[in-house]
Amino acid sequence: MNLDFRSGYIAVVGRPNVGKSTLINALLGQKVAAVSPKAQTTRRRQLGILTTDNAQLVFVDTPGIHNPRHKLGVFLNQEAEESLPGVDVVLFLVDVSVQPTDEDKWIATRLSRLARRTPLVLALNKIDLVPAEDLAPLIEAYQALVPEDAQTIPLSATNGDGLESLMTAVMKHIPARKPEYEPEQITDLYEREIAAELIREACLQHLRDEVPHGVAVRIDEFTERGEEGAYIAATIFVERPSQKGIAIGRGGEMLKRIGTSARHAIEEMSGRKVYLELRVKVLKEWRKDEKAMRRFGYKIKKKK
Ligand SMILES: Nc1nc2c(ncn2[C@@H]2O[C@H](COP(=O)(O)OP(=O)(O)OP(=O)(O)O)[C@@H](O)[C@H]2O)c(=O)[nH]1
Ligand SMILES: [Mg+2]
Repeated sequence: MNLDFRSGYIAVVGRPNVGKSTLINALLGQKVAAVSPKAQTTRRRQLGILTTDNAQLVFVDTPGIHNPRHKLGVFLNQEAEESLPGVDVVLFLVDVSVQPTDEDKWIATRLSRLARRTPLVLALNKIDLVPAEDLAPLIEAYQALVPEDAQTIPLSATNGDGLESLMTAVMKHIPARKPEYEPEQITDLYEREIAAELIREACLQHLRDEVPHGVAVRIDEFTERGEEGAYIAATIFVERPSQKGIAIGRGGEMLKRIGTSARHAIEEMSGRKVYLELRVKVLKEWRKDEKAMRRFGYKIKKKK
């Protein structure tokens, strides 16, 4: 047994769209989490597990913390907040290509209070978007939000700059402990749940305005067909009949486009051929309806 083995949990927290899921995919070198240019892509806590010869790092991807406009938003904030207790390090991820927003400030206040007990690392993402000479004042603006002893790491999740420094900063806070997961396990979601996320990701890519935010995906069938790969049937739920029309498109054009993107992503994730069948249904205003939300596993917990 390796007595120096270290293992621990790292919560990745920040406002929507700063690149939390992109960062976790990059650290794992494999895509486990849905990513999109639209806010509120991640809806549930998801683990990204990285096992090396001497450590196991369990990254907790969380929904972006924001000012909620729907019951779904309330659920997303709860999911993120609940990932905090019990972790070994909190990684506060921000988008350093823009000035801190009110959401960043609000999250920073909450995390700074927590930092008395749990170490905080400030990770400044998207440095690839900032000209070198503009970087210093932006970094200072974010550092001003967190306790002085929080280590600051500038990085780019998309081009890989700074990822090694980030790993070194994180490892400082990971205790000697036995691994909890098998080395092959890279996430806690089942393949069919990842497939649902990738279908939702394709909807976020192709649909515009409010439509993609009101999408939920249910896998109806997931069958292995040996040499032929996997057969997956899924339903895309939208909130209004007009959105159903948009999601299907003229002559089924849009649904075909969503299906092709999703199929490629699922094939890449699972390493085999996939036959994907999609249909669209309306579930009226489900984001405002706790009962409907529960059908998709988005359950708001009552405050004790
Ligand atoms: N240029 C640049 N873009 C990035 C970087 N990291 C992430 N992005 C982009 O930022 C967008 C949001 O990325 P996500 O990983 O979905 O962000 P998130 O923080 O998980 O967002 P939510 O799940 O909505 O909270 C995507 O379009 C990414 O490609 C980066 O280092 N540089
Ligand atoms: Mg995300």
